[in-house]
Amino acid sequence: MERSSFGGNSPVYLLSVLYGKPQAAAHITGSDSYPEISGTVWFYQTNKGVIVCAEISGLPRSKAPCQEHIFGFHIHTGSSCEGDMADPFAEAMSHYDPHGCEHPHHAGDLPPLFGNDGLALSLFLTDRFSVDEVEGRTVIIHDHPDDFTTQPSGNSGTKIACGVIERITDSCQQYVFPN
Ligand SMILES: [Cu+2]
Ligand SMILES: [Zn+2]
Repeated sequence: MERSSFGGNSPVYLLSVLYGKPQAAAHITGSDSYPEISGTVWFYQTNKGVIVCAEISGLPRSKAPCQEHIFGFHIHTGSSCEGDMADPFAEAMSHYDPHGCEHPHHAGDLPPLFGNDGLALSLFLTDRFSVDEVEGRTVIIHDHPDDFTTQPSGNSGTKIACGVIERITDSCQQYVFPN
């Protein structure tokens, strides 16, 4: 008789990877207009895809009922968070899209961040890329929700924060669950 409802298949415990070391991280900073935004996006490679964990503070706040902020969240192709007055992170370029897909099927299209009085925490799995493929690219947070329909980028508005995805090599680096 089976010991559990999992039957003969081994259960998958993806979250246990969070006790280990992420392969890469992006340190997020806001644009000149959003200097309070800061945080980290961590990338953990698993054999089912990449677990992405984002913790971001200093986002635009709203406590008004029915007006909670939602922020578009993507990996962009570019390797720099430089820009100009019109677009502070112009060099991040467009959504990471190695397979020529339409939005929201770009590899870099991620679940949006839900604001909680300026704080967002998100953790999800995606098998659209490996950590190796996105290393050196950029994570972008937008000021509007992604509508997951409009081309080419979901009408998610201005880029308000950015970070370059960097491989973690420093063994003293602090992780999500430091011991
Ligand atoms: Cu974007
Ligand atoms: Zn997209």
